[in-house]
Amino acid sequence: MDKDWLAFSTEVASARTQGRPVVALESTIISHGLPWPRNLEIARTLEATVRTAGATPATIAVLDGRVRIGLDDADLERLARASSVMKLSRADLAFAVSTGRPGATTVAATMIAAAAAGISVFATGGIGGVHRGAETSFDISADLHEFAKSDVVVVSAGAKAILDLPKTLEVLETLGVPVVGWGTDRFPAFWSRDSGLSCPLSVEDAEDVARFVSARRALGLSGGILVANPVAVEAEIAREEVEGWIARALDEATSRGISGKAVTPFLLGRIVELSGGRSLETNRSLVIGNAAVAAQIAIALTATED
Ligand code: PSU
Ligand code: MN
Repeated sequence: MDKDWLAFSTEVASARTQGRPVVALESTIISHGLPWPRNLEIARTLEATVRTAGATPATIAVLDGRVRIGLDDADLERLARASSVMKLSRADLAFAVSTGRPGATTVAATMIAAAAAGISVFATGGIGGVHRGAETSFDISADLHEFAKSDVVVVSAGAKAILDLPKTLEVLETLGVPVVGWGTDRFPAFWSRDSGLSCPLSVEDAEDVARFVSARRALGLSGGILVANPVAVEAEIAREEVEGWIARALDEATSRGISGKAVTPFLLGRIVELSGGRSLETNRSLVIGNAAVAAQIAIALTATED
């Protein structure tokens, strides 16, 4: 029986009844991660990418007191335009439901909602992780802990390069989260294909992922899997070039006293400005690439579940 706080769009509801593959998409990237009006264009393109690849997109957000699984175009525009949308994680997902406030779901909250809706695959840009300086700020994204809890395959271009990537991989390992390179044994760094770190595991295709998921289920191992998909070669920005913008954005965040949930949106926004818009095109490309891979994985998972 469906939970009454979950509301499916017609498109997602019919995909579910027919057992067709569904890919969850998050909404914080729309409301907090990308600037208007490109955020709306990118949100629409992500949905189109999933459909073209043969799966059904389910963009997730909280609107009018319900966790919405699949949004129509008017909802997407509402999230893209709104300036007072909450950025929801595990701690406050239910608060947006109880108060009726609009909220966009981060990776953590989208994983919770996807798992509750029976969706096994989710595409994002880059997951949150251990922030640089976490040894004093204690800023570690709730995204990481969610992987230990929710059974969802998340396709991401590694973790955002604004983070401390070695520490992020250490925490994922501690939490028992598989990090699987998609056709690579290098861990990607969001805008760049190689962080200089290796990926603990790697796969060649969606069938490999489906077999891995089946084996994990057979062994009774719960929790998510991070599939790390590097950005396309044509769209990548060299690591040394990105590092300069990151260092500058981080300095500014510190001097302005930016903390908590505001850190990631601030850094991403400043990097778009400092790069003259280049980082935005790369972000667009990588998240579209992730949506396409997620659709392939959703199709393979549906085939094994038959
Ligand atoms: N990927 C992007 N842009 C984003 C995000 C991911 O390309 O803005 C969002 C995700 O919603 C992720 C969040 O969960 O950033 C991490 O926020 P924090 O570091 O505050 O946990
Ligand atoms: Mn944080």
